[in-house]
Amino acid sequence: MVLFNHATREMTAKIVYYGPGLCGKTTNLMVIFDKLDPKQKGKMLSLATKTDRTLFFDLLPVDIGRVGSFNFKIQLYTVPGQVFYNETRKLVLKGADAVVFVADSQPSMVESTRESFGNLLENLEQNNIDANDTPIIIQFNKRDLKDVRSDEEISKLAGQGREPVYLAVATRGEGVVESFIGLLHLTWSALEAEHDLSHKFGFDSKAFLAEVAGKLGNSRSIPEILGTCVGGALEVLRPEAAP
Ligand SMILES: Nc1nc2c(ncn2[C@@H]2O[C@H](COP(=O)(O)OP(=O)(O)O)[C@@H](O)[C@H]2O)c(=O)[nH]1
Ligand SMILES: [Mg+2]
Repeated sequence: MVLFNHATREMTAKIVYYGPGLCGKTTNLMVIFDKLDPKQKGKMLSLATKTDRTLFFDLLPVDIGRVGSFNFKIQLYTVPGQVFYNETRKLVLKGADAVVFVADSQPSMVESTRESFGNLLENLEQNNIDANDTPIIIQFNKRDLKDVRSDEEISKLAGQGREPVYLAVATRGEGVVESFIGLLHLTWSALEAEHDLSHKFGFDSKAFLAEVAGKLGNSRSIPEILGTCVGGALEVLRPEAAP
């Protein structure tokens, strides 16, 4: 749930990168961290083991700056993917506003990816977060590898679900900003529906996304960035959830 601090006029949203172990969650955060101006980012906190795996979680605070009459902050988290860290995943997911689900494109990872998505839905429920009401996008990462699920297969999958789907090569930074902006777009629509933000805070979604994209060094237009989505429903956010 987005935190509004009316005293400091600060608004904080929590976004969680979820997915099986080694799918590229930490890499996504590192790419975003590298693109940000030092003034806009906090320290990236990574609690990792010697072997470089996320043992606990990563946290990257991002200061978007002024949006309407509020200062907007985003906290990006990753969860540890390995099956046995479920308690940590549940904890990290607490109070999440939106989720980037990172899927590993390798055929050998289909099972663990499915398991992880099921685990996400379970943990959302355990945290009393309604999955139907939560912005979620799916990123198929590691598109650079030779043996990956085909574009056709992913398009077909994307056509069946409503979550917007993005393709990525996180290690080259490809698809990372696109996924993030796509999620922010959905998140903003959800917040707007719930809190009437533009009316209350003089907020303009398009200007906000353009601001964020600019801060991540992106010069493309927002429709162009959102257009890299390969499936799912980017425009119609949960119409069934509308009153
Ligand atoms: N080939 C390839 N490797 C990737 C990609 N993204 C991440 N990796 C690698 O996969 C491994 C796990 O990445 P990491 O971000 O730590 O995964 P996490 O466990 O989900 O946080 C690392 O060696 C990354 O360099 C990608 O797009 N392509
Ligand atoms: Mg990690």
